[in-house]
Amino acid sequence: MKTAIVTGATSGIGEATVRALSSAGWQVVATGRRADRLEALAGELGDHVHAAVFDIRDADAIKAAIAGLPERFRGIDLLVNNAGLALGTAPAQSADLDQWHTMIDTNVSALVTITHHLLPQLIARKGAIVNIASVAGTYPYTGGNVYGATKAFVQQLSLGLRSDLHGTGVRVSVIDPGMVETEFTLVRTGGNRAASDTIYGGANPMTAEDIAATILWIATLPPHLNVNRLEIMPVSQSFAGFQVAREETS
Ligand code: NDP
Ligand code: 8X3
Repeated sequence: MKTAIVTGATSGIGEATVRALSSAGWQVVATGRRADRLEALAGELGDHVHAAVFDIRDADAIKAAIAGLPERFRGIDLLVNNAGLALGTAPAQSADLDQWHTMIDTNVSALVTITHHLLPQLIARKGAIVNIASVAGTYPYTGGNVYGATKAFVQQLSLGLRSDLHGTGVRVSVIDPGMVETEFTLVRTGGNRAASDTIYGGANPMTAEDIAATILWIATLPPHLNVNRLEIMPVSQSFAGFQVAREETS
């Protein structure tokens, strides 16, 4: 039985990915801060799902959680780097610096740390890494500033890892989702349910299960295939043009 670790498994894409992998016969280490949710998920799915509760920004906690895995969950074949968040939608000039640091600590530093810890075993097992970036890493939008930059980091790191791991048999993929209805917008808006409902309302967004199915598909491709980068959006979403600030003419 293969073993995956899915970060950010207390809701949204991560939770759906744990369910999808578990249904497909994987053992899964599910991580996140909200212990009650992780324990409920593990309790529901059975003893092939292990709840590892820690704040992914805490490097010592990552190390301790990996070192403390029960014997049969040791040896990770698949790392799904999904934990992440956006905070705020303000333009840079009025953004909150603490929120910027939280996004960098979570989306960049934590992802780098857990990946570094797991690389030796991923190499030993010819495993795979699936990183969750975002369309926000490719297409800038007002208020996306640091969130988009963290996701551009994830995109480029993924390509760099692919290059570094050349010849090891380790696969590295990055998925850039567009709009997925999860708790993402609730978190971004500081718990504003009405704002979250407005964003997703009538948009027919992707579901967490759509992205989980994509992750499962990537992870179960024949071992000679590597999806380098995959951008996926709901049909209802596409691109807007550049903006132009015009001087007043008399
Ligand atoms: P959710 O808010 O539903 O899930 C985010 C997950 O990240 C939660 O399980 C949360 O767990 C975890 N997380 C956040 N901070 C920490 C932390 N400090 N320590 C441990 N875990 C943490 O959002 P999504 O499912 O949508 O987000 C998953 C990923 O997908 C993110 O990286 C996001 O940027 C990306 N994404 C989302 C899109 C969307 O439209 N929804 C589009 C493109 C990318 P907990 O709070 O319990 O710790
Ligand atoms: C989430 C997608 O466009 O809301 O990464 O930033 S977006």
